[in-house]
Amino acid sequence: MLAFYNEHHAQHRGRFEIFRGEMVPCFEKPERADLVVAEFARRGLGQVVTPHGVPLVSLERIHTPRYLHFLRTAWSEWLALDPANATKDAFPAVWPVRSLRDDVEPENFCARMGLYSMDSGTPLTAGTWIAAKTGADCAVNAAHALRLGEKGTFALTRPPGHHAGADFFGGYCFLNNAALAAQHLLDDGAKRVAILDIDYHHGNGTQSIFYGRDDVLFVSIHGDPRTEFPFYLGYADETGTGAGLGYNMNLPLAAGATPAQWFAALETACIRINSYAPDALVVSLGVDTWAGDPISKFTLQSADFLRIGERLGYLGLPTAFVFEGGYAVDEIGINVVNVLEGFET
Ligand code: Q9C
Ligand code: ZN
Repeated sequence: MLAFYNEHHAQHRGRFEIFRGEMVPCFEKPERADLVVAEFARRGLGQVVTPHGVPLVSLERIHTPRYLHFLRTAWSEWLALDPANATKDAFPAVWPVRSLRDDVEPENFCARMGLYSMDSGTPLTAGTWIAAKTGADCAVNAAHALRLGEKGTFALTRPPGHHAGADFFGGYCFLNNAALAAQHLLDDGAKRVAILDIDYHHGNGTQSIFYGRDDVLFVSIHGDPRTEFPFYLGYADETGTGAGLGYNMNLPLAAGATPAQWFAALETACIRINSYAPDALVVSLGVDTWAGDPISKFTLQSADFLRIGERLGYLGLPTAFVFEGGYAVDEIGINVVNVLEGFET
């Protein structure tokens, strides 16, 4: 399996996030990707290559130009406020919720951070743009390699992507790598693409991007949003709108769900993907479903990840895996590579 890896990911290194009234070290840290790339190499799964940079117009297929401009220039705006900000991460301050206007663009930087974000857990740092951009490069390159005949590819990226919408960041995500991969496949000739999101958290960004479309089927297995992040999307009654009606499938499971319950949901997801008959599959591969994950509440064991890969391989589709969440650093390399190895066998 061909893997695309961006060493610039390490430039996105948040200092802390606010968690239950406390500043805690960021869960989404560079060591995550380092461990996955090390395990991928150790198991001899295939080549790891640096992606070609994709033009900004490729990102504009998914994200709005003004959001991309904001992300690209945010750090210099933050520094312009005060040179001492160089040693601090940038956070949003005010969000345009119901009754506030989201059609204005305030001059205040922290206010605009709110306009373009959904939560307070996603610090923006000096290297966020370069890391997110080269991560998106990995995803588009992984999609492109499928069109060149690869059967399975892996975008070994961070920061993750599936919570990022067309014009907002959040949930540790800035650019929606899976959406960019799916859109690239379509732009390159695919008629239909399925996205299967198996991260513990609902991929609200990906769902919202494709909610009105029938050329991308979005299927997600995740912790029930009544108790789990992102809370405000991911319910079973969200089935798409307009032309997209019937092309969105949410399979929420209660926190604490067993491997048997999880695999039953995977079977439902695979049956729907089969009936859609896509030309290619994009997998949002989070391994925060593992029993030991520090911020999640499913109970998958490391061996279960091999079975996931096997089941996905049985779909027989050209498949681009895109790395999402997974925070139990010591185990994520094993769990991610187990999926990829299962897929190949
Ligand atoms: N501080 C992904 O897995 N915060 N994002 C949860 C823990 C948000 C997870 C509370 C979790 C987002 C890609
Ligand atoms: Zn997650």
